[in-house]
Amino acid sequence: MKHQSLFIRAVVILAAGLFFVTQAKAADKPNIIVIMADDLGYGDIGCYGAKPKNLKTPHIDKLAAGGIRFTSGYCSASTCTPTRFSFLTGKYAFRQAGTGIAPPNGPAVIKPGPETLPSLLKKAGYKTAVIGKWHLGLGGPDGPDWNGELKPGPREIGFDYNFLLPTTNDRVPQVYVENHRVKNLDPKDPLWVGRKKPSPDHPTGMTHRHTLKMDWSHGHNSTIHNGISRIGFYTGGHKARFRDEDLADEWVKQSNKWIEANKDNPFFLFFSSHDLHVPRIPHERFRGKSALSYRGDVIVQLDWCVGELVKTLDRLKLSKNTLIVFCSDNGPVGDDGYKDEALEKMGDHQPNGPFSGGKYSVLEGGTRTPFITYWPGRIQPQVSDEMVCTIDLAASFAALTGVKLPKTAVPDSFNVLGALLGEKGAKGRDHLVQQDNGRGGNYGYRVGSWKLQRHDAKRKRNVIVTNKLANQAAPRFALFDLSKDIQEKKNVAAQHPEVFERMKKELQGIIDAGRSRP
Ligand code: NG6
Ligand code: CA
Repeated sequence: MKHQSLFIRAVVILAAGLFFVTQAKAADKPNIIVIMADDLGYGDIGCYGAKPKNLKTPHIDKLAAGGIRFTSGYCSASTCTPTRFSFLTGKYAFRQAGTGIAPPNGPAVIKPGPETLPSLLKKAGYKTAVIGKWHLGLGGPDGPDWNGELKPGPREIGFDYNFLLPTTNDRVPQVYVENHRVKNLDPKDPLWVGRKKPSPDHPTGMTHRHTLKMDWSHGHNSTIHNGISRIGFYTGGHKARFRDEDLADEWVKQSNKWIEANKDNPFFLFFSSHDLHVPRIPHERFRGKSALSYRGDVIVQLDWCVGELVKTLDRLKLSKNTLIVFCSDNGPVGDDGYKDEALEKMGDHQPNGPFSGGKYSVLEGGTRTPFITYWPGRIQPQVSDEMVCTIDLAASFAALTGVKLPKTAVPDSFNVLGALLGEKGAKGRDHLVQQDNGRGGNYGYRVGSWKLQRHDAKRKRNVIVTNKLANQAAPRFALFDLSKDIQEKKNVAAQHPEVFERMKKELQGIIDAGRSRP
């Protein structure tokens, strides 16, 4: 009798314990996957208005249909490096020098020390990985030691594992970096990366232009690999080099492997796609899968990747316990340096949706991009107009997983968890600073439907579609009412002088304060 009741009590305690553990796991420490697309514009996918006759994105659309599709979801900058810097550090990139587009031999942009999104999640017991495009520099002040240990890098700022394309694929070198090393590097064939032509007979996009499988239109005329000339020069490392066509498959393969190996922990995966950055080289099986150019085909390829990741979660029965955030690193661009017919074959496709501007600009099209959260069973399907940004994921994930934020940590990241999970009445940000490229550039500042533009640098080239406006010189300050003028065409500073002056002052205040997190 006594034994039996003891046994029953033990079973009850054990069951309660298990219940508690699964509850805690399901409620507080879901797996998190952030899928960041590259140069994907607001209108580039079906659920944001892309027409099926142009291209289909069923897998991403499924996330939107079962989760939250944000209409005011942002990345913090209209180029890659500053957005990624801010996403991982929770800090506006304009606060730090060296956060503009990183060159092939650039040193680590994020210095080890301060808390980062992955280091905070590690505190919560997560296993963390980044797989895909990095473009945040590697190594100390002298830059990457390609034949030695590539550190500091992701592992020094909170990632347990990394499998990277070191910069962008239009920059040299075309090799994978696994943890601290170039993968498959033969020491007898060392890798050299530089800014100057290594020898007079080194073939380049200038000297051997006739041999290229995709011609360049501006820049991108240095070392040739896989029939494509790039930014920068390199020699050696032949065994380590990959084919552009295989990148997407590799990200999926490595991600599946890592997820499977870490399925018993809560995990955080930063799936950093290279699609649709130039050179846009879809795998052979995706060619012609859109009615557009390769630019459309690599969107279809990106969509396939998303489908594969979801499939893996389903297979491992992790879907109900995984939060997926789908986002982009900057707005869209047509011709970004290669003659891939992106512009010529754009047809009626609107890569920036209803907005104007795109990559490189502080117009809405530069940073207002697809933003979807998906967590079956926890998130109720809806469309949300709340303002959220990739910079907010650090503080929001800390709140989700119960990590207390030190006062100085993630200084511009807002806890918008309620909005990200679609909780009733939950608010997003009340204001956001947008920027173009690193420190000393241009700003956008949105408060409600007011948008202030501040151009400290000359307005950058904006080669997306045929937006003449974006190519014009801009006044230093201008004010727009997004509720009536989503394309930022009519400067209403003179009609609303108090709003104009107030917003100018507020923006300067945020810049001077060094932080903005409440
Ligand atoms: C520019 C490149 C562009 C692209 C961009 C970075 C030229 C002429 N243009 O300098 O092709 O690589 O940098 O894009 O070289 S990003 O999405 O990674 O920020
Ligand atoms: Ca980008």
